[in-house]
Amino acid sequence: MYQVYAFSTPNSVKVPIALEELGLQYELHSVNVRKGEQKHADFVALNPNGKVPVLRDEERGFTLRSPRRSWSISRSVTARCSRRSR
Ligand SMILES: N[C@@H](CCC(=O)N[C@@H](CS)C(=O)NCC(=O)O)C(=O)O
Repeated sequence: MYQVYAFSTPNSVKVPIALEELGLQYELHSVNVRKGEQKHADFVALNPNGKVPVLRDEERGFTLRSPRRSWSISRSVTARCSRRSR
């Protein structure tokens, strides 16, 4: 299952929207950028850049994170999903 680390910002919401559209299961972890949670050590361990969104797939062992653009995270998930369904 995918793990999404995001907040209610336009960049963040692109990732859960893509996962919803693809019908993929995910858990959403809120990272409140207004409270500075993106700079907490546990989040910086996921993304040293300290920005949301971050997408993790622990089963396949990959993490996609900003500064990769959020649309590119969404596009990567779509590509992986379409390769699997062939
Ligand atoms: N180009 C990146 C930008 C990511 C980004 O700027 N995220 C913002 C929220 S929309 C953030 O994490 N801001 C917190 C900070 O910069 O400390 C994307 O499209 O994902």
